[in-house]
Amino acid sequence: MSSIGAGSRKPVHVTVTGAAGQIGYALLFRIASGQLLGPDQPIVLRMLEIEPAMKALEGVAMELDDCAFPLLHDMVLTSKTEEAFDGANWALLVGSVPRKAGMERGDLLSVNGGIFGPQGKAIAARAAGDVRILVVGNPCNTNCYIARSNAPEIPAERWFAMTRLDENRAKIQLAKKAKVPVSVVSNLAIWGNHSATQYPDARNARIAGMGVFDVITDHGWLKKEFIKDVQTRGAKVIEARGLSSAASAANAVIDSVKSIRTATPWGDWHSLAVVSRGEYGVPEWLQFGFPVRSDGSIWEVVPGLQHDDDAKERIRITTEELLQERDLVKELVPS
Ligand code: NAX
Repeated sequence: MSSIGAGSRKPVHVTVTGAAGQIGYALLFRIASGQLLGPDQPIVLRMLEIEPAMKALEGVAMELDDCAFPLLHDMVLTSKTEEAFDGANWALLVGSVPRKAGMERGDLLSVNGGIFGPQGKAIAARAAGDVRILVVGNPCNTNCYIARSNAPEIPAERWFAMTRLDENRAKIQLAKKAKVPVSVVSNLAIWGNHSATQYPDARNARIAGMGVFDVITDHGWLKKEFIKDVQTRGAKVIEARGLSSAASAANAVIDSVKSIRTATPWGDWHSLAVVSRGEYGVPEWLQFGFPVRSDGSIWEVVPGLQHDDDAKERIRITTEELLQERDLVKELVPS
């Protein structure tokens, strides 16, 4: 491609795996239009698919071409893992194998582990020195843990698994219940696993700066239905749509990357599953959903939040599930 019109900024290479899938289809156009990295940042999209999906991927690439996005500097379509991650600055690991009828959680974990281990190695071997990785493909916490553990050369702080869709789901539920705009709901953390054991934390969340339990007086709803609704929202979308969440998941990818690479508004936090360094008693090295704030380059787990007994028990359960997942994939992780 000639350099005419390519702009003065160096393109950022963004790898998307599973690019011909439904989240890919909702995500790629937003990345190419500048919604991921801003309106002045040229992008090279590196799209990975398995061989049988390459034709579909070519169709997606034709549509990307036909949008004539000024920021889309180039596209790489490949079924070769190492080529996909070559020079990647951001790696969005979306592709994975869905759970099929009769598949146990352990089978799902090992099938996906077979994908994420090699991808971790390929990222370590080929990505750019500043690569940051967001894992979306489920089970995302443990897939991220597998990939990260296979890439010891990359600082563990550069790896994220996505709990942002759960955060967004929780915020809209609170906003509807309180009859306020969702923009005034803040400080919503999802603790633990992106699964039905996750703990959406209304106790520490705020509505227009006030405690959620002070604004919403139906505490029974907050303690039970709210939590269950967030935990099972994905299943409800599948029931209604016949397909799993895709546009909202792609939106959460955009939100996640934004909350990593830009400063968190003062006093707020967002939900990301990051490597545990033992915060809040969570075992080290798990990829765990925490409240996270960023200054635009460095992030930290927000310290000092209080949990009542119910919250502690819920966090214990989700931690236990992640420990079980870790045990199920131990052969996929170098010791
Ligand atoms: P699709 O089945 O539509 O697409 C997945 C794509 O991945 C397919 O095109 C497939 O060919 C590709 N793929 C499979 N193995 C691959 C490999 N080894 N390398 C590259 N590509 C590969 O699923 P989609 O709806 O796009 O969902 C993708 C993943 O996101 C699933 O695991 C899903 O469970 C997960 N989700 C995670 C969410 C989260 O909040 N963390 C929410 C949404 C979604 O459920």
